[in-house]
Amino acid sequence: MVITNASFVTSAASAAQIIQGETPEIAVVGRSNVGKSSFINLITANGKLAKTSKEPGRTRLINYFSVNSGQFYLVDLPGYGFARVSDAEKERWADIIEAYFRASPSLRNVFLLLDIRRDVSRDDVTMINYLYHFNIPFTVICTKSDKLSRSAAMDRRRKIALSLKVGPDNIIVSSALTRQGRADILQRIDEILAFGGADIVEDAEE
Ligand SMILES: Nc1nc2c(ncn2[C@@H]2O[C@H](COP(=O)(O)OP(=O)(O)O)[C@@H](O)[C@H]2O)c(=O)[nH]1
Ligand SMILES: [Mg+2]
Repeated sequence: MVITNASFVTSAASAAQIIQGETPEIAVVGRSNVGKSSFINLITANGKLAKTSKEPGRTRLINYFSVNSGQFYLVDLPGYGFARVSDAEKERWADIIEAYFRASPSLRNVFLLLDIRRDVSRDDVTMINYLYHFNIPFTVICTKSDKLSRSAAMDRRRKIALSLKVGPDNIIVSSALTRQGRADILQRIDEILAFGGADIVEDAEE
């Protein structure tokens, strides 16, 4: 996968505004401040495409970005786990996330972002349960690897893999700063776009 261009398409603030087209979608989820917007900028090699913020918990919108002139959409979903939100806000978050999962037949895969320095939170587990419930394949990505030494990062990846009951090799380690993991992520996107659809084509090679 070579990314030649990426652009903002639209924001959805409510269920009615969710895009229901044929363009394959890959959504990005994770707690507020985990680095979702930075991750989208890393993938698209566009430093300013998705707005990043030091202030967590601001975005309540679903943001769609078109990659390679509509080859697929990257979808930035509202973050969770921000401590200072009311129950009403949490409910609104759950409503829009659920509406998105229900109303997005072109959703191929979800990139679940976890801060490599933090343990898997209850909110992360809730999100994973949502994904299982809606039968949505997902890819785990540990962000901000530049904050740790290489060996400490590998150690954290092993711990996170253990708590998620997956193999460490299934988790991609990334950094928006050093661009670590970008090639692996692009390869993953290739696989998702090739095999993620409802009509899986048999491999032509013997
Ligand atoms: N050191 C480092 N900082 C990061 C990385 N990714 C994001 N950040 C910082 O973490 C903060 C939140 O990032 P943002 O992308 O806005 O997170 P979002 O709320 O999940 O969209 C910002 O201050 C970013 O600059 C990374 O890979 N390395
Ligand atoms: Mg963001």
